[in-house]
This record gives sequence, structure tokens and C-alpha cells, in this order.
Amino acid sequence: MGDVDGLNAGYAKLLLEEYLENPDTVPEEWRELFESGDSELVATHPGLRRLLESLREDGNGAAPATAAEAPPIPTVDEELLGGVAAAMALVKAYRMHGHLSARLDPLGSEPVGDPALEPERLQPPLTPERQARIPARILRLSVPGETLAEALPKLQETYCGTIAYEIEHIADHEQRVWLRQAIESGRYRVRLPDEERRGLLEQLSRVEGFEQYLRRAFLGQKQFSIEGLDVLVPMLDEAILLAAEGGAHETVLGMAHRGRLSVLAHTLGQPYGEILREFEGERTIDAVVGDPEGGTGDVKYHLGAKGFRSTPAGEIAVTLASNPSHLEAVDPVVEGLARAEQTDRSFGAGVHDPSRALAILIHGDASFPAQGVVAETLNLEGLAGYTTGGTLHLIANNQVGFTTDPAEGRSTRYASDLAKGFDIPVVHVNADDPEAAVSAIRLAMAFRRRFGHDVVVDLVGYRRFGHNEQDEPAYTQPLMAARIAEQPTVREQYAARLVSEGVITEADAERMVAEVRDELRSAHEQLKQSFAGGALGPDEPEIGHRSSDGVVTAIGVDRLRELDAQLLQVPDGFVVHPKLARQLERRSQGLDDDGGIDWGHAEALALASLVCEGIPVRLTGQDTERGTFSHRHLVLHDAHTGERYAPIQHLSDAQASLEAHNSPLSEYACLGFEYGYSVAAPEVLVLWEAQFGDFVNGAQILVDQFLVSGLAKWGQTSRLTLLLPHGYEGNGPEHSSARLERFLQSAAQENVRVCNCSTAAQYFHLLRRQALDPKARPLVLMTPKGLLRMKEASSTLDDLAEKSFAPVLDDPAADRNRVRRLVLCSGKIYYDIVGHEQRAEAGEFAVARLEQLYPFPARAVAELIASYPQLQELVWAQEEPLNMGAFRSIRHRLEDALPAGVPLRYVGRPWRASPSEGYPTAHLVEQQRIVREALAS
Ligand SMILES: Cc1ncc(C[n+]2csc(CCOP(=O)(O)OP(=O)(O)O)c2C)c(N)n1
Repeated sequence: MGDVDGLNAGYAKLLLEEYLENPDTVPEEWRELFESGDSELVATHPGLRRLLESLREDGNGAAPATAAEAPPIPTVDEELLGGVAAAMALVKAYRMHGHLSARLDPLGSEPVGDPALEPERLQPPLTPERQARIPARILRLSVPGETLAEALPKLQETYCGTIAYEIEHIADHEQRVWLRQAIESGRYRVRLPDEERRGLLEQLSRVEGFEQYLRRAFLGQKQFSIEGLDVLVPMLDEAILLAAEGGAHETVLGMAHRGRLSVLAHTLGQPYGEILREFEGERTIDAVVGDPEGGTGDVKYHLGAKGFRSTPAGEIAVTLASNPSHLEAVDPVVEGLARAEQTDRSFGAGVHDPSRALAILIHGDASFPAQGVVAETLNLEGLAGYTTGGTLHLIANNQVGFTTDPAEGRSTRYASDLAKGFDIPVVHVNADDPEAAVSAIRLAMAFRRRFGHDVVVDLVGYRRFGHNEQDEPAYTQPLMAARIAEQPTVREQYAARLVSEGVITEADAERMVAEVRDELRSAHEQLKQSFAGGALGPDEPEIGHRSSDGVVTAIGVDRLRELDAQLLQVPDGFVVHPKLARQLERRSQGLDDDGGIDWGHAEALALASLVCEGIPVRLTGQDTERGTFSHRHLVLHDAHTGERYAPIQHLSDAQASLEAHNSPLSEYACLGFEYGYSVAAPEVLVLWEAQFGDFVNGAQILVDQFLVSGLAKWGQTSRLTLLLPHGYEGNGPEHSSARLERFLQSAAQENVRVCNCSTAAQYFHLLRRQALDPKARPLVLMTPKGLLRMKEASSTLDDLAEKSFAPVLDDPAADRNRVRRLVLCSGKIYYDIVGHEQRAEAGEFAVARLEQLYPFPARAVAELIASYPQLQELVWAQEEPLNMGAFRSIRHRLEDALPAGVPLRYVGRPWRASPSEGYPTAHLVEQQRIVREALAS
């Protein structure tokens, strides 16, 4: 393309392209030109007319390469040119704003509309006559029609019907063009064959019949009925079918209370009898009393389950993740579950294949925009360490949250608007148009398959009854409730449509309803008879009681040397930063007799040994590849090229993968993700590291609702390991405490392990024990900062090769028969005490360490105490305030272990509202006081 009267035609075309994307981005005079075709620019540069004309010739907008090659332009139709520009603006408006005129609300509220969608309001007005003169192909439309006049109704139908799209915000051009083409061609909006339509009605009949039966049979019991969003069930079926077709062997579903029972029954295929049993269970005394040795169980609309669906492409598992009441908390967990299913962990860094599993998240319209974890989870979608190849998000939008109206609950127009910030396409669909809803899924799944990105389907329906079955919706939403009372159910509407179109008879529709009712009745009858026979309900989750002993964690010296050598190897030509190279080289010296294996070194050896024994490892956290304290350096960066290399992923005899990823700056979603991963892959040592330990409270919901209680509620556990930097080093209130007390308060029935190691070797053995122990349990580990490089906390090769993890470490220097006071402590303060000048004189004192705080090593502590025959006092010394740290959780355990008459004394910070001093000097004074008091005679 050459010049256009002195203007570069390529530039002009570019501007036109830009204008079509977003009219506001081009200069005003150009916008005027494109919209009216009658600007000063055209007057000064008549060649522009030719350019527009050439675009008319070429439906794709590609103009000939040079002006000379361009076919001779006959006369320019000024009128038409202006019309074309207006038509382009109209097309653009439909694509961008068509959703504002779409009929999305089953309750019939009027769409707001937008003036840009009205052809007569454009300049020049697109009258029917003008529309008829504008060829559709120059508008780059994919809807049928020769002229704009023919295409416009199709555009309206496509963009403003019962389904609507928001795709123009997507930054990726290819995705936008693909979506436009997919939408306008109607490829995914085809009329369903009659057999599928009958099937759809059958599903809707089952959903409605199920919910109605439960309501009548168990008056007032909570079922969180799906009615008003019934079509969610066939939509899920469609998604599962398509996932299987794409090669998936698993679908992982996360959802809250709404419609969960129906999903359990109809999507996972849980027999009606089992669900009815849960309802009956609420009436039985067995369920109320529970088993003190077992779990607590959970309400029926939180329980997870697994089912299998057979599809033409083969069987596919469907997992519904257990979830707490905390809305959206399950989102990252589902992502982690799916990621684990998608990962081949046999070698290297693992191989991720997103086609193997599909994650589906069902959100509430009130919770999606308002719960921050949603944004945190969406932010994971494109990250190499976290992506699941595109999550299908379904917003179960019943236009109310409990009693809160949308205008009170969010600042955005749509519940889905948050997703647009993540470049996610949004499809809105009216829940009373089942065929549109199914086609929305087809488009969404095709997009996922093509681009591997998340997609949101905003299913706009209503809530036929109250928030739950005990609520009266008319108290707070009287107009909506009255409107809903008049609204025929989606099954009724769809049945009437199929009858009127001759697809089924009325008798067919009634038969479908009767069938499900009969099935439920007979399942219920059978259940009642089984009760009469004394059959019991399903057991509550059992909680095992003894950690497995006898796990060998030591590794031969030669093997350790071999691993160590490999951990220092980089490819030829790879340049490690010289300062770091020296640091790493010092590691080899650590293997000498003098010792000096520090924390990072011990960790690398532990993880490398596990990988070679076939135990996969996954380690994530903020800046975790290097380590917050620059002590790890698992992943190296070539000093010249920036290229990455992780020697631990290239061990010659590795039999499993090691995944290491720096995480985004999130605790809630990132911990949730790792929890999910570790549940789906209990054989993997999954480690999540907090930057500083106290940041874990950003994930408190995950800790409380999943990590510590999942076993009791759902029988769900894992070997997820939390590395929480902890210790008072004068860095202020926020960087001192990982809130050990919170974990100890939640520790019961051997739900978790809580440790605080004081040497590199202890850490080495603990990591290996955590991975190798046949009994999986989460481990909460207080990790050090200053001790990472402290000579006294480092270990020797023999410590790794010969020892094992000791829950209690005795005083190596104690003169047993002289000791009158035993100071027991945990973690870093040990070194403050033994390093204190007074310690040298304290011949009558011994200082021992409690390395495992839960399960409390009662026998080891009792033996320790008994080994000091002259003991007159036990001191518990801690850095944390009295209302924090370990003391209040373990005090009774220590007292139980003491002989009669030997008192227990507390030394530590007094009750404090904030964990630590803000000023380093104040910290030093307080730290000194604690140590002196522990040692003072
Ligand atoms: C984190 C959290 N806060 C508050 C609640 C209490 N709660 C339960 S349901 C609900 C309304 C949810 O509305 P929406 O997300 O639209 O789902 P719906 O119940 O309408 O399906 C609220 C506030 C909760 N479960 N979780």
C-alpha cells in the first residue's frame, strides 16, 4: 500500500484497525473520518476515500500492496462511505455493548440498552435504505447476510438475545478474533437435535423433582435448593462430556452450598438413597452424639465426593471438593487438586498436561466479586507453576446474596466484572433458556481447549425460595419474590416449548416428572426399611492415633557425597554469579569432618535424596527458589544470560520430579493451592514457605477450615508442610512470630505435626520423615532466620548419615547428677541461652530442647526429666509472650511429666498484645532479661 495523497496508507489502515478495536484510541479527526466519511481530512486527502473503498473491496480489511496495484476506483460514493464508517461503529458497538441490550434476566427486567446500538442514532443515521446498500462483507462480520440490513437482525439475535458476551476487553488479538468468529458464526449456538432436547428436559425434570421431593419430605431442613438455576446441572454435564472428549480423565469441581445436593446426585451420580440418608441422619441421635475418638463429620452440603461418568470418549472421574462454609475458600484448593491430576511427576521438573483434568468452579454472584480469594485465584491462571490450562468458572447468579441486593453487594454492573481484569472472556446467559446455557458451555470449553485460559459463564437466574428452606424471601425482596411466584419453572417452560414444537407430547413431559418422583419415593422407602432393620449410617471419619515410628531417615555418607557433588553441577558454559559460586563451593567443605552443613545445604540434600528415592517434591512460596534469606539457591541464574538451571532437577538417578516455583504475593490462594495439590497427591512432599511466618495468617481460613480440621470433618489429610520463618531477632512485631500458639491451639487428635528444629540435621531428618512416614499428616514447621547460617546450628555429615529426628534434644554438656534446674526451650532461644556468659558457670543447670511440640513427645520428655535425679525445678523458657508461643498449650504436659514437688516456672515475655518490640534495642534488653532469668540462680 502506498501513499494516500501524502499520507501513509499503511498508517491510515492501522488507524482504522485501531478504531475498530477501540474508537477512543484514534485522533479525533480520524475518528470523525471513520464515522462520517466527510471530514476535513477527506477533503484534503481524497485518497482516503480510495482507501476506504479498497477496504470495501477486501472483506478482511487487507488492502492491496501498492496504490498502483489497486484496481481502478470508479466514482466514490460519499454517502456510502459515511454509511460504511457508521456501520463499522455499529458492529463494534454490538460486539462491545450488545450485552447491555440482552435478555439475560429470566424475571424479565428490562435491559438498560445503549444508544450506540441504535442504527438511527448514528451519523449518518443507518436507515433501512442505507443499511441495504452496505455490503456485509466489508464489515468483517461472521453472521449471515449480504447487506447490513440482512445482517443486523442476526447481530441483534447473536449479541442481544438470551446469551451475551464480553470479549472486547481481551488484550490478545487472536483470542478476540477467534471469539468473535466463534460467536457470530453460531458454531456453538446450533439448534440441538430433538433427542438432545428430550435429554435436556429429562435432566431438568430430575433436578426439579429432586428438589421438590426433598422440600416436601424434610420440611424446613436446609437443602439450599438450586431451583431457579436448574440448568446448571445439564451445563455441568456438557462440560464434563467435552472435557472427556478433550482427553481429560478427571473433572474437579468446587462449589458452595447452593445446588450442591443436586450436583452430588445428578453430576456425580450419588444415589438418591445416600442423600436421603443424610437428611434422615439429621433426625437420628447417632449423628448428634458422634464418636469422641472419631471426626466431627460435617453438614451434608459441605461434603466432598467422587463419582464416575461414562461418556462416548470413555470414563471420566468427577470429584467434588469438600469445602467449608467460607465462600470461595475452596477455589484455590480445586486448582491445586486439578494441577496435581495434570502433572506427571516421574522426572525433572515434572510435566504438566492440562488436558488431563478440568477444574470447574461454581461461584455465587455475591461472593465472586466480594471475596478476595477469587481475585487471588484468578491471578494464578497464567502462571507456569499454577496454571490448570483454563478453569471453567460458572457464576450461579441468582441475583441476590442471602438478603443482599446486587447494588449493596458490589460496585460493578455485573457479578463477573472482576474477571475482565484478568483478560477472561465472559459469557452471560439466561438460565431459563436451557439451550443457550448449553451452548455457552460449548463456546467456553472450545475457548479453553484452544487457548488454555480461564473463561467465565455468568448464569443469570433467580432463587425460587429463600436463602435456605427456613427463610422467607418476601421479608427482604418482596417484589422479586412476588415475581418469582408467577414464574413457571424452567422445566415447565421448556416442556411447553418442546410440546409446541412437536418434539414431545404432554404425556412424555409428565412421565419424566413421575419417573423421578417414583424413583425418589422408592429409594426413601428402602432407606426407611433399612433403618427398621437397625442398619447404621456411614461412619464419621476415623482419626488414627499413633504416628508411625521406625522410619529410617539417615543416608550413607557416600551417597550424601554423591548427591552433594551433583547438586553443585551446572552445564558447561553456565556461569553462576561469582559470589554465589563461592557460597555454594563452601557447601562441599561442610561435608568435612569439622562439619558446617547449614540449613539450605541440609535441605537440598534431603530433597535430592527423596527425589532419588522416588518421592516427588513440590516447593513453592514467595521468592522461595532463592530463599527469602538467600540461603537456598535451588534455582540458579546464569550471570550473563539469565538462563535458569536447577541442578536438583537433573540428578542422574532421580526417580521423581521436583517442582520449585516462586509464588505470587498471595498467602490465601497459594496455600490453598498447595493444600489441594497435597490432598490429590498424598505421596508428594508438598512444601509451602511463608516469606515471614506471620504472613500465614493471610491464609487463616485455609489453616482453620482445611489444614487442621479437614481430617475431622471430611477424613481428608495430606503431608503438606508449612515452612514458617519464626524467631525473635529484633525485626519488630511483624517479622518475629509465626504464631506458633495458633497451630498448637488447633492441634488435637493427631491432626497435624508441629515442630521447631534447632539444627540443620534435625531439619534434614524431619523433612525425610515427613515424606517417608506412611501416615500422612500436615507438618507446621517453625523455620529459622539467624540460625540458617549459624555455625552452632549446622551439622556434620555423620549427623545426617547416622542420626534420626529427635523430638527432644538433651543437653550434651550436662553433668546429670549435679543438675538441679532443667531449662527446657524450643528453637532459636536455645542458642541465646547456651551462648550466654552465665551458662558457663551454671554447672547445676541443663538446657534441653523440645523439637517437636505436637504430637507432644510425652515419653521422651518424661525420660529426659527422669534422667536428672537431683532436679529441683523445671523452667520453660520462650521468647514469645505468655499469651503466645508454646507454653499455654504444653504446660499441663510438662507438669504431668514432673515428679511430685518439682515446680514448673515460666520465663518469657509477659502478656502482650503485639508479639514483639518495635525497636531493636528494646528487643535486646528483653531478650537478655529472659535469658538471665532462665539461668539466674
Ligand atoms: C466468607 C463467608 N462470609 C459469609 C458467609 C455467610 N453466607 C452464606 S451464604 C451467603 C450469601 C451468598 O450469596 P451468593 O454468593 O450470591 O450465593 P447464593 O447463596 O445466593 O447462591 C452468605 C453471606 C459465608 N458463608 N462465607
